[in-house]
Amino acid sequence: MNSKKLTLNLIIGAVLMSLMIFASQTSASVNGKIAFANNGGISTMNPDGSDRTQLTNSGFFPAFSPDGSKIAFYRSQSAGIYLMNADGSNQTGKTDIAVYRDGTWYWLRSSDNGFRAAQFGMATDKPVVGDYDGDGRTDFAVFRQVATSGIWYVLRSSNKSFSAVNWGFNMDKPVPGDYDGDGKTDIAVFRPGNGFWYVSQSSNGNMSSQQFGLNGDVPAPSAFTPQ
Ligand SMILES: [Ca+2]
Ligand SMILES: [Ca+2]
Repeated sequence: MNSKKLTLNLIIGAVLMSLMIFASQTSASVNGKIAFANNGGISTMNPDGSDRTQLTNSGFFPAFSPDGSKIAFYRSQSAGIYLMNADGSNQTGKTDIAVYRDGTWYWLRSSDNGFRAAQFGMATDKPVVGDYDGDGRTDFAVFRQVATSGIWYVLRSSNKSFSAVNWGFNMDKPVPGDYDGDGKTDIAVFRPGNGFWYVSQSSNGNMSSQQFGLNGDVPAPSAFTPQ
């Protein structure tokens, strides 16, 4: 074999290898979307390449469910299989048992029952756990009453970046949740004085507010199943 042929064969081999790797991380659904690993996370697009959307910030090996409504994928950080809706919402993962004590978090890692502790927050803060960056892992977060304000401190699990957001008054009750359904926890408070819920929507940064409840009620947000 001459050197030109050898070079050509090597190039063809490399191309085939890269195609195999790419193919191993893609999945096509019955609804026409393609899911693929990209930029460290999971994305989907139409077969013609349009409507390319990144759904998660981490994950590999996406696979659609037979009806195209769900995507299963793998995360190496937590060595687990995760499930989400085809639009990236409602990511599932195992919950770890955890407590917050005087500014320190203690938890039992569900993957191996390993005991962990980390300091984030102050003794008087309220823990407001959630997945604010939508990577499928819980972020350390606390709500701090400062004068008349409520300050949310969040440590994002995806890149360890830290943010402080002024949202609500000191007498408000923090009620974090994914109210806009984009897979990321929204900063939100319930105001007992007027029964209003004030949500900072993670999807677009807009505020939504709604009156529901009376002074003295205990806010209990959840994804209730329609009766
Ligand atoms: Ca997170
Ligand atoms: Ca959200």
